[in-house]
Amino acid sequence: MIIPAFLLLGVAQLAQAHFGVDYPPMRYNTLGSSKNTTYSQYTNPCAGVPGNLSTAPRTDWPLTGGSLQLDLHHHWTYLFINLGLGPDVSNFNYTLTAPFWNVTGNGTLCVPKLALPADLPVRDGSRGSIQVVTVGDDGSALYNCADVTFRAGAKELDAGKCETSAGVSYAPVVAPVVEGPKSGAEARGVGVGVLAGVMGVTVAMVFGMGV
Ligand SMILES: [Cu+2]
Repeated sequence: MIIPAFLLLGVAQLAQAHFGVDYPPMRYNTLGSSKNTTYSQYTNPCAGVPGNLSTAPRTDWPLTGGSLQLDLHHHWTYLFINLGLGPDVSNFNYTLTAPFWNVTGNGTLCVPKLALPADLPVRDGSRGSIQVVTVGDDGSALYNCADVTFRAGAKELDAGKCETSAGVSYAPVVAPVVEGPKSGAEARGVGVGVLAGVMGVTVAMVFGMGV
């Protein structure tokens, strides 16, 4: 079958369309760009999707933190994940990525267990919303939110349902310690980002385990 070039171009442009939160499912599918003309991911804090939207899914999530799966369409992105408590959140004042992450590659990024602050005041039945923010090379931020109910009996995604695409990795953005003579890598001009990328898998495992 011969596919006209303009159709391929259309598909390519759709593929550039921002990001999705697959799990817990986002409040509204703001990725369906041809159908969604109501909301924009450029709108803070939740792409313009109201917190009381009656059709929004609300997912049971473990008390100590659960899985998060993203559908990323850009080559790289800075990633911030925040949490707000309450049924209709306007203040996402708990940061779950401190420091924020540098994600390389597009595709699926699945974090098996996103750790929560130790003293987070939640119990069985508490509601909250997760805010995911990405910042790309043009400096503008994209937003999506997903609503959860914290449940004592809720579980993380099974390992087989939480798989990160080949070529996708993340590393917390840590400022380099600058002191003394430069290391060989720095002296040769190898960026911190490259080093962080190499270490990313190890760090991701540590973070993934919630240690
Ligand atoms: Cu985009």
